[in-house]
Amino acid sequence: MTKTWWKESVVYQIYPRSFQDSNGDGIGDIPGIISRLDYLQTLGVDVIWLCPVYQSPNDDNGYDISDYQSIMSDFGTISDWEKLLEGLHSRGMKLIMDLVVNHSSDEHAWFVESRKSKDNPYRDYYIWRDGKDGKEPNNWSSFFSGSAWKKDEATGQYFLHLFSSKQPDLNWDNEKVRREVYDMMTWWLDKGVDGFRMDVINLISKVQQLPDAAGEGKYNFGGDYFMNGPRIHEFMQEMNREVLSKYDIMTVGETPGVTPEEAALYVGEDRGELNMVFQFELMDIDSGNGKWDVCPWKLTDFKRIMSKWQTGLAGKGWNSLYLNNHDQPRMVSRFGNDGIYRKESAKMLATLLHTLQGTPYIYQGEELGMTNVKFGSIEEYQDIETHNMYKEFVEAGHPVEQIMNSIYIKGRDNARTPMQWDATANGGFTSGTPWLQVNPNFTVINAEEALNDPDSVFHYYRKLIEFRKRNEIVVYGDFKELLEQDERIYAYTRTLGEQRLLVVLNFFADETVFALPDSVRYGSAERVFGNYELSPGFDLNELKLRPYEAQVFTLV
Ligand code: TEU
Ligand code: CA
Repeated sequence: MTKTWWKESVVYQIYPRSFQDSNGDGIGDIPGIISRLDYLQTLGVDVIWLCPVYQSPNDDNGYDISDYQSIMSDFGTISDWEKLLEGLHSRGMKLIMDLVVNHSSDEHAWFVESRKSKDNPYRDYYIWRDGKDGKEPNNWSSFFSGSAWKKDEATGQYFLHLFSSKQPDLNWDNEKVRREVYDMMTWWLDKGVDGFRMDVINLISKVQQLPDAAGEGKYNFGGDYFMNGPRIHEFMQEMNREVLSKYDIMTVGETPGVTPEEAALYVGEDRGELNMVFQFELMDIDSGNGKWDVCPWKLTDFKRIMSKWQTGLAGKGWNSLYLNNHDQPRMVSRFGNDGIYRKESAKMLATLLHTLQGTPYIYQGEELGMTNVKFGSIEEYQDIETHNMYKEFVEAGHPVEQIMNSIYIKGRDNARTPMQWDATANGGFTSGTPWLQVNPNFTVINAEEALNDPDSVFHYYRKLIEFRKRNEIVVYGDFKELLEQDERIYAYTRTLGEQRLLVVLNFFADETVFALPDSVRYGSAERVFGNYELSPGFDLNELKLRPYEAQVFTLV
């Protein structure tokens, strides 16, 4: 297992629209981020993943890009961006940008040309097909509800859009498209960017025939024909050869639907493709028939998935470790307890993410234990995915109360309420009217309060990150799960040479007792980290665990 900086790093994800506004327009911006770099340095993170700040009509909050090499005016200017990069580099931090190249905006110059005529030189930059029997070319559904096709009156053909109808899919089978993307990536890397997070990168290779998807609906999920498609590894290896391999950078692909076996083809150290991928198996653990069909989850399933990824990539590739991002509900509300045990459970989940093998990703506000939100009406929500789903489900006759409950639990706006900096108006995020309402609990949950409370979630994260930096075993130690069938406790060891760590996590509010299996032989144990004080007289054969208690021990 080769040692390298991106394996030893902790990444912090910034959703710029909601991080810090600097000019009172209610929208977070790059100068706002610059004003918070010391906060990030205090936390101790190494890499910043910046969600899209490129020119965009903002149909999907910047994931619909109309110019890959200019900055959206809401966020500032390219010189603001250069100041941000300099501010990070001067503090010893790195910057990775969000690469969104499965699709562009329909307002990108390429698409404006492409839609003009069937023989336009840019026609094949996108995926156009004739309709079939007066309908769409196939029955694929969009991730954002409805058909994945939109008819364009100018030529009477349909274009493919796996996401919103303002996000036409780029045609990666067209070598000119690939060349344009590689040139744009090189432009950013030559400006000093330290890598990329690659948006739905495993969707870029479609089965050319675009066959109908199985299913009873009017529209059905066509993932079999565009996830990990026929030429995906050819494209990734070409991208690596043409661009990535020329720089000392970090890459992480967002790859919905991959298994550990498939992930190894992307991140295998001998594959010449990517460094890491984001897996979605855990993100689907509480989804029944789709994400909005919310189901209870079992800890044994959670552990089976997490452990499968730990062992599935061991010795082959490297895991990303996350339970939060701008698309997912807040982890303390989803997997912890956002009531009386909010701090304890936030710290327990943080201990999990920072003591497994892989690179941890902190999503803005996670380090404060920020929670989900409940707005009074659908009008107060902003996310296109949510609005499209609401319309589709109301038309299908679902009870509004049930639809709103799914939105409260799984809606993406949960993660997009503005960062809560202090207890002043709008949580210190803006002096204006925020583009999305601040979670009303900002008066209690905010950075200023956390920085002044030695026992805060923030300082727990800061100490976890320090612990990781001081102990190579946390990064490179081998993972072995214990008590696999226990429905309350997640326990595992990490081993590096003669060193061993034991991690014990109570995932729930009920008190429980941990008993170290006889198979784990040891002479003495020292408690080195945890979210509760622990008396020196503890007994690993009968360790009482309080609500959401997390404890880490060295075993010798
Ligand atoms: O998300 C891809 C993706 O899988 C989303 O559909 C996500 O899983 C879903 O919204 C969860 O509810 C990426 C970006 O992270 C997301 O913000 C964009 O909307 C999407 O691609 C299109 O670019
Ligand atoms: Ca602003």
